[in-house]
Amino acid sequence: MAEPQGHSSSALPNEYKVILIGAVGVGKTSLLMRYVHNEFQETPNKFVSEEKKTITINGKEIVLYLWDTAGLERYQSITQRFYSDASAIMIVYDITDAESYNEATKNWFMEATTYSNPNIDVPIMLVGNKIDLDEDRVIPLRNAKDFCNKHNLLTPIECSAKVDRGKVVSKAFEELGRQILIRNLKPKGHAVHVTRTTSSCGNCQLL
Ligand SMILES: Nc1nc2c(ncn2[C@@H]2O[C@H](COP(=O)(O)OP(=O)(O)O)[C@@H](O)[C@H]2O)c(=O)[nH]1
Ligand SMILES: [Mg+2]
Repeated sequence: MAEPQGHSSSALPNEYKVILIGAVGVGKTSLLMRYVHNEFQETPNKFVSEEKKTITINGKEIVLYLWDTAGLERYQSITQRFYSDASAIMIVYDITDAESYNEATKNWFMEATTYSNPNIDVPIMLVGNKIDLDEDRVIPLRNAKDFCNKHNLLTPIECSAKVDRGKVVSKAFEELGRQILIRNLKPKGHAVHVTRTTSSCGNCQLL
């Protein structure tokens, strides 16, 4: 079988890259901060790019390198390589923002499926954030469920990086880790795969 693109032979055997994508402001950085540091900030650092978390799933220790778009989604300068060596993808939208759901299920979903490694069955999870603002909800969970059923994605999750009752944020990331192991995906190292450049195709620049 072909070596997955971007695989580094120097990689530790149990490292996997997980990427978070979605519109500006949906809470990607906040979800990372909640998961890795159990923190929430009203004005998170725009340029957080990578966090690391070691978890144990069914007795097996794995290291997740969690990649944020680091504010580059603003400039439409996310490279194809950002996707191509990812072992799992979280597509985030804000349940109070219809446009963010449209972007998640159109542009971001299209990029994830187009540019992720075609040799492996990369798990994709759709995540609706900000459920603490349920009174302002405009996207019913049913919509996300129907979309995920239709496209064979993981069961969608709704959560809040701000008020994480029931540790749902951790459960979402752990489910991605579990899916990586179930699918027996090949581990890989991590490297910088985002760049600031101008020419782009949608959100994703072809490099
Ligand atoms: N109420 C609420 N606000 C949130 C939540 N997650 C993020 N935010 C806020 O939404 C804004 C954008 O969050 P950020 O993590 O920077 O989004 P990103 O651009 O997708 O990385 C910030 O003001 C956050 O404090 C949440 O679950 N609930
Ligand atoms: Mg951010």
